[in-house]
Amino acid sequence: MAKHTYKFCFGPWNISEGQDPYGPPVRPPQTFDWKLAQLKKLGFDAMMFHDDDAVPDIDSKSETQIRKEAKDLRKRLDGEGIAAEMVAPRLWFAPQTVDGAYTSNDPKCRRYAIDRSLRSIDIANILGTDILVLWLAREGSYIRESKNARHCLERLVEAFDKMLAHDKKIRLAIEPKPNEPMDHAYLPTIGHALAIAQLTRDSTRVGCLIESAHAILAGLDPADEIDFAMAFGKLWSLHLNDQNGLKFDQDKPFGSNNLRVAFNQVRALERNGYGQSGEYVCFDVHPFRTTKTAHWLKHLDNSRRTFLSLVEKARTFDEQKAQQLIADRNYQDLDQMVIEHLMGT
Ligand code: XLS
Ligand code: MG
Repeated sequence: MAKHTYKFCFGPWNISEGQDPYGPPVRPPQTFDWKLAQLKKLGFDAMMFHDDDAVPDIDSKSETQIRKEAKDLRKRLDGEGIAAEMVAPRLWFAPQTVDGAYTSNDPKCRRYAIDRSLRSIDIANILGTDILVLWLAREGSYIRESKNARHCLERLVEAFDKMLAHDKKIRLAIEPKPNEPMDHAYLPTIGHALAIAQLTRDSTRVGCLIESAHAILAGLDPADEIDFAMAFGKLWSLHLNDQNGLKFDQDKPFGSNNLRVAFNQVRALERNGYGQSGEYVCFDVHPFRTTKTAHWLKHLDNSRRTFLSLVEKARTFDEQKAQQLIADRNYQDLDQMVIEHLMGT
């Protein structure tokens, strides 16, 4: 197994205040500067950005203003020695995205979504990353008859093509999620993301980002999704976290719910050499709502600690013994071997 070190990142939204659909924030909001300082203090290497994390109130600003603010941010990041891992257009908040962004039934709204994505690409350029993450939050349906899924697919391709044409270097990393906020999303899995890449003007620049919780919500094992994406050379970013079954999106600390599923994700990353082309391990995790302000960076630090311990577990797993058990079809003992390895017995 290749032994290399990993680089880590998170986004400003991962230091969240605890609001949910049933209750208000429970921790005071913090400034971006404070969040950046915490990222540095925790020893992380990069930050992820929604377009409006980088340029607040982006919709009210001109292209010139957006570029200027992005340049100022770049200077600050350079000064701190922090990289920007990606930029993602936040296409689920604005009134124009109520009925979808690229797949809205209203052409004016689709135009808005594409324009905003092109601005996000400009920001990515200025921040020095070639990755545009597309979490397609509202591209799906609540009511099957309200949209034509075939047309929606074509609209997604049209939007991706405009982005690919806008910048010859940008790479689109689609972050699939099967549901929430939609009933059904149009690109629910990595297979869908990599298949739609084939319909675009440059399939080599359309890849994916796997989020553990999103794969689990699709009823899939994130480790298999990692192997699948990496077989295509298309895993360009990663959101590790955890999820207890088919519920609301929980974004729990990595390994919090199922250590064995986490272990298998790390094994898949190790055997495929994730990170060797500069990819980052990002933790898209949120503090539990009960978390006190004094403890609200723990979910990030703990996720990284668990990840690093599991890297050790993956590297010290007795592959030879495992192979013997596999050759003997003794999966019963293989199962127990994994359990005992994880328990340290
Ligand atoms: C939400 C998504 C989001 C993306 C970035 O579920 O995970 O946070 O990672 O737009
Ligand atoms: Mg995510």
